[in-house]
Amino acid sequence: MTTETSTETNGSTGMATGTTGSTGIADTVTGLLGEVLSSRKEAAEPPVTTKADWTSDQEPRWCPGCGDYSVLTAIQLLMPELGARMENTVFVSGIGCAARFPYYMNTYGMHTIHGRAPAIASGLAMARPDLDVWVIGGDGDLLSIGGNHLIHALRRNINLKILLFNNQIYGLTKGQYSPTSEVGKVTKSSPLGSLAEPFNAISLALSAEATFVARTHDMDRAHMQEMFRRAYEHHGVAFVEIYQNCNVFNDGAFELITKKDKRPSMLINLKHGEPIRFGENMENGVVLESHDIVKIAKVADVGESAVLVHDEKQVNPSLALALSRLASGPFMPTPIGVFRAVDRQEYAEELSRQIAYSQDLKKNPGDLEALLYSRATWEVT
Ligand SMILES: Cc1ncc(C[n+]2csc(CCOP(=O)(O)OP(=O)(O)O)c2C)c(N)n1
Ligand code: SF4
Ligand SMILES: [Mg+2]
Repeated sequence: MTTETSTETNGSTGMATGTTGSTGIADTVTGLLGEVLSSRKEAAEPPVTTKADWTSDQEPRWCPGCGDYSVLTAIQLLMPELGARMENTVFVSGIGCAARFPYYMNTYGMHTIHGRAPAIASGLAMARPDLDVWVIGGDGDLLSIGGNHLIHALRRNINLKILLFNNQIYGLTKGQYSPTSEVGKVTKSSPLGSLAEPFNAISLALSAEATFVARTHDMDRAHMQEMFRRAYEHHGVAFVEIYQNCNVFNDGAFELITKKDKRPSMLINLKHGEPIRFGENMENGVVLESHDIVKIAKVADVGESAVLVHDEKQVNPSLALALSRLASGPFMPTPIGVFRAVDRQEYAEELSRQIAYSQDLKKNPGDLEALLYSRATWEVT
């Protein structure tokens, strides 16, 4: 259902164009897309669909070997299992290689402007809480220009499923350093090495009070699907960081931890209620160093009882934050899985309640036009 309009990189593709602020965009989306979608009728039973149903007629324009393909396949295979409805599903993206994703899904979709996907998706999710709204973006899209919109979507706990394709580079614009690139990264825009400390996306999401935070990687479809399923089932905002290989401009960025033979000793698979252990023979464990710092130790040295038991439901995010800081980059043993999954009021529901309360109080459904003209107005000639 998404059709391709152009392939330029300046953000002028899709429905939302220009330099409107986030509120204006959200209102536009609310009006346009909300109207179209609300005309759809809900069937009673979950539909039976196949991967082919979720695959659009658009040919992917990613480089051969790009990690984006495996994420796309994981989602297209998962949707039928979730019993999701194509007509109730929307993928909203900004600009970047990852952001081309909505074209390839046979659902509603918007390829919007750089960095604004969370704002546009927020408007849509508030206007149409019955929809499944997914946000797709790269590390540049969601953490550079879109960083502001992302943190506010996270703190508000809007019912969005946000997938961050982190390849630690600007792929579409041909290889500049990004806010997740490591210090010293030599690129065309940093010939002597980048100077800035990278964002730790998981730490950032936890600090913004996101209620669901997870990490996965593009080399393990089963794990990706498990994380996406958990995100889908979470009520509120769900943030999933995907370590994604850009084999053209940043090849091998994650191979020290994601290659099959490296995984047992380099990936720490977080499982709720289970001791945090890893290694070829599960010989390593994560233990508390001080009240909010964790470290790796040999289980034989510290004893099994010293190993932390993972608790994704902890309301205080301190321990999840400590876990997110265990590795300072994808070259050390790195936790993957669900860091945090807690319940909190969902924004759109609270907003609906406020509106209903206000209408009830005034015994009036309200009139937007009357409101706009209720105070001093000007005519600009
Ligand atoms: C307002 C604006 N500024 C800059 C750009 C140029 N631009 C397009 S995509 C992009 C970054 C892409 O990197 P990322 O979001 O990490 O996605 P990837 O291509 O790596 O998947 C930039 C800077 C733009 N399109 N619009
Ligand atoms: S430039 Fe990198 S991220 Fe973009 S399609 Fe090619 S391999 Fe993928
Ligand atoms: Mg990128």
